[in-house]
Amino acid sequence: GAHLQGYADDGYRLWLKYDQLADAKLRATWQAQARGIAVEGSSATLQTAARELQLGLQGLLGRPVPVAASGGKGYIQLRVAADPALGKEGYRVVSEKNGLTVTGPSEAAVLYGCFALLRHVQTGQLPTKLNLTSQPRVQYRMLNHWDNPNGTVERGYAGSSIWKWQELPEVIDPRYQDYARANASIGINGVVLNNVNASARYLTDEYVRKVAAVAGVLRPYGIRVYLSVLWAAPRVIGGLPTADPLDPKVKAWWMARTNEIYKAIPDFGGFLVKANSEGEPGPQDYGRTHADGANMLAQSLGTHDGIVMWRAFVYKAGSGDRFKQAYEDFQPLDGKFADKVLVQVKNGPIDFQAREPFHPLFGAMPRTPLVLEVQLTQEYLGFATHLVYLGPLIKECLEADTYAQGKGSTVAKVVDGSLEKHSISAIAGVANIGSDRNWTGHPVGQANWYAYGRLAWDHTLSSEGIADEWTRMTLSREPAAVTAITQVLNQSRNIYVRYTTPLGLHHIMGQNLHYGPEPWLAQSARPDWTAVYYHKADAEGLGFNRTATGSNALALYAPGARQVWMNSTTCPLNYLLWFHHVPWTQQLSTGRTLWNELTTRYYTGADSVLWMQRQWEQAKPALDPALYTDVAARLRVQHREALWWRDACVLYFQSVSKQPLPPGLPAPT
Ligand code: GCW
Repeated sequence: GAHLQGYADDGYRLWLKYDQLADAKLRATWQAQARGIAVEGSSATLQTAARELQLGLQGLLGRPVPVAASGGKGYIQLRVAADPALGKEGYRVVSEKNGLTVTGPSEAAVLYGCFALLRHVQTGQLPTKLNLTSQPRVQYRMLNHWDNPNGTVERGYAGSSIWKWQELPEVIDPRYQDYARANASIGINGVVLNNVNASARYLTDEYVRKVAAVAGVLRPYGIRVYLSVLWAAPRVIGGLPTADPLDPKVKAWWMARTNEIYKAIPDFGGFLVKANSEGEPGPQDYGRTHADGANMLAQSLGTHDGIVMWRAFVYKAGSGDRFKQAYEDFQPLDGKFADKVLVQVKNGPIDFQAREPFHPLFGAMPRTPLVLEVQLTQEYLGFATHLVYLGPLIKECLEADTYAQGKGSTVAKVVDGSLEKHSISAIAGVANIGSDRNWTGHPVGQANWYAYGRLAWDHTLSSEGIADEWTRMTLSREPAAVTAITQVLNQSRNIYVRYTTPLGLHHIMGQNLHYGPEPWLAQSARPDWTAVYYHKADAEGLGFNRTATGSNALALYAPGARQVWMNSTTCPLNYLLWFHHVPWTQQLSTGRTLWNELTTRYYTGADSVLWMQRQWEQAKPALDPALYTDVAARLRVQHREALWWRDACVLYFQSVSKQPLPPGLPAPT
């Protein structure tokens, strides 16, 4: 009935939404260019490419598009063709005399070309003089799941895991294929199936069979599977007394396990490791270094085409400023890692806060390929209730200048390997998806998955351009609606920062869930899990002094980068309290005192959520009613919680600063 109809568009199709183009002329123009699809070759990935293109075009153009082994005028030709300028995965979509061709040096490249062509049609562009050429700047474009064997997802807010381990390998949920389509369409070519807080189970024969079944679904889409490993696995499932990486029996165990995995999954991608971090076991338990561990694991890969991604997310209670700890552990190991090892570094030095300076390891380990890890799941960014588009956050990190080799040594150039001439490069996003029908809980969470994939492929794309693309593909192509919605996306991250952690505040969220404010938190299992450790509010002022008179974390950065933040009067306000303890009454570049600026930001930030609501309402006529209602309701929660953040933080900091609210601001409720 009418009720069910309201849910017809339930978000399941993501951006792969091939509804018929409304503009008849545009449709006719494309129809002439897409009478059919001619594909040379019968391998799985080429067939997949042809099928995806067919599916998309049939929907968009509203008529059948046959696939054949060869075809005449108006047929789109798909072909693998050597092209040294395109690397392994780059594509060309070109209009030639007889019609469009999609070519690339590999089958996966052709698949990416087909998705690029679909995106072109779907966003309403013309086929005239088509020449879409692109190749990925980063080689391993990873999606990391934090999914557990029991179906829970660590920091997951969109239902349970999409991987149904107990049904595998016999039952193959059709959703796995849709997952593969979505990832391939944005160029993701590797997925880590399980949580970095890893269960050893995944390495057992029982689970390897299950993993192999998933790999079989992802393979035709150019996606390889990887596993997170528990360092203690040789003890936990191998019956050995130790997991010391230098112990010959331990080495032999890993070697044998790895060989078994490759027997079942010949294109297995490799391992991701969280070791000696937050209670996870690791090589340091045996007096060995991270490099000893990573290199042993790399050795176990032998001649198989696999890699080890070793995470640098480490910190220990009582060892000084947490900001510096990963650097202190890892930087001295630069040059000591084996060829197949990459070190995986979070975007910032603390932990996926709403805004962080770039991690000081970027640029500081020139002999080691570094993986940039960003978090798509919104652990500290409002879970699946707050609308926060992460394109700007990811871009901000990629564009940050490390000055490691002079001006222009951006994080992006470190990560893509061009700055330090590495032959391998990788980037990782912690997945925000789960079993919810719309994959991400918040419908706009889909934009974060999308933006991550697009930036992993090409970090020079603009965050605004991607928002525009996603909106057209997913929500509406109606111009006024696109404008209203993209304005919200583009501002949303700054707004979130303003009502939660303005001016460089960080880690003042609720302790257990990491949700909502708890700036007064002073007691925890360890001091670096409290809020007062980070904001250091006292009678004099606010902020963490990380200059030479404080923890001196700033010294970890190259002089050019340090320069930007070093001086409390010239430090950009967005980073001020990351690096300086600033008197409440100090006048800032805005003309306001710190206290007045802080409170003003909390108030304007919360008010801006009302602006987001108005913008969303403006787009209403162009939106699916159920989707409109869902997001509108979430924006109401967001406003309620923005007030909660504002009031909690203003009142708490006021209890320390003893300053009156600036004139014109209403008292907290
Ligand atoms: O942010 C913290 C999270 C943990 C997570 C850890 C990590 C997987 O609170 O849940 O564990 O980071 O990245 O290892």
